[in-house]
Amino acid sequence: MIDNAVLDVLSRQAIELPSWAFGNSGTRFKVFATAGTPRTVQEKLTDAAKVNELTGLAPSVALHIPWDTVDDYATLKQHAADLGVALGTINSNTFQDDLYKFGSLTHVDVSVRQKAIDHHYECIEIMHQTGSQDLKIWLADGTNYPGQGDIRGRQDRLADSLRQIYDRLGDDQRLVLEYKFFEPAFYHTDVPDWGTSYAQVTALGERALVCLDTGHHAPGTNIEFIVAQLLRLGKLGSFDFNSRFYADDDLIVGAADPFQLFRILYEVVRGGALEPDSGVAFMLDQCHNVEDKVPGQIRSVLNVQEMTARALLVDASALTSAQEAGDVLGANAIVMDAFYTDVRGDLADWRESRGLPRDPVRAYAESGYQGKIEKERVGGQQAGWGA
Ligand code: LRH
Ligand code: MN
Ligand code: MN
Repeated sequence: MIDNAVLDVLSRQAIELPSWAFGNSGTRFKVFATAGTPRTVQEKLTDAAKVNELTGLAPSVALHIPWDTVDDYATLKQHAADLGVALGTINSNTFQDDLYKFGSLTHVDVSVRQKAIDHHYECIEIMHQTGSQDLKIWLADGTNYPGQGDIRGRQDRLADSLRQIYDRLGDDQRLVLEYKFFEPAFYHTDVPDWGTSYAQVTALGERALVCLDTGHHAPGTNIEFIVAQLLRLGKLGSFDFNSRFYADDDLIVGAADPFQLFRILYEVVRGGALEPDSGVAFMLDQCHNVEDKVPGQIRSVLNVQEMTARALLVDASALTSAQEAGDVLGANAIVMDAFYTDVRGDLADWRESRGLPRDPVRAYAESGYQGKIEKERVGGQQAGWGA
């Protein structure tokens, strides 16, 4: 049974939606177009606002530049506010231009590297207009063959580029550096792991932090350990939530391994990252290749909420006692009891008490919204890849 203290924490939970989740996406084999897909950034915001309206969980939307480029960001900010959402993280993008074939912030050619730095300056300009706090950097930089690049020199150039970008940030803005162990480069990636990201951001200063994308680890990696360590070090800036079965699948968070999501969120709770002043931002980074996108996002934020509720049910003092007594099975049982607690009924009651639908996925299906956008929108946008 969920008590009021847990509901109190849940009532403050906010999960940022990625604008690109509403666009068409796919694999290198095929991008399937889904009827009703947004044709503009404004329509992506309308869909995101629908997710927030039905769940009360998603008050902001991350933008990806140049995918979400508009002439006037102040107007876009107002448009979002009119819909009841805010503009959130600005994601830079140096991974789809021919120019960056051999790297961006690590590039050996000064002029290419400068172009990549300038792109980040542009993103910071946009942040000033949108009121965004975070600049999120993920780099596709890396090499495919041993000897192709000087791994160490690339690290040095990366440090220098990041320094120039960091120094351009406003006082209340932050830089979050996302890591990923492979893809699109296959031999080495310039920011492959949390340690590299940590080393790079620590050299920059207090407002540079690590972004942890749950899909960016080798199979078997203990992600919750990384969460615990980064929180301990005060360097966890944000999450990109999604699920993976194989590589960077970008599937619905909690779909592949709800227990892993629970374990991650337990460390989030344990590390105080749900506190309003924790500075940890929670974001989805997903694509809906074959399912409808709006209900896909609804399902995703509900999954995060559900596993957060279960993580909050872990009896912390009983767990500490069991751990200190060396009671291995007892300690494990306390964690498993929380994980196996079905909180769906309690969360539905709670939603109802707040004027939200008991079942947001069903409410969406019954709302007629999907039919309406399918009729109104013809020629929806691709999320970005190959666009
Ligand atoms: C890279 C990544 C990164 C990008 C997004 C589209 O795999 O996770 O966050 O910005 O995908
Ligand atoms: Mn990501
Ligand atoms: Mn990814």
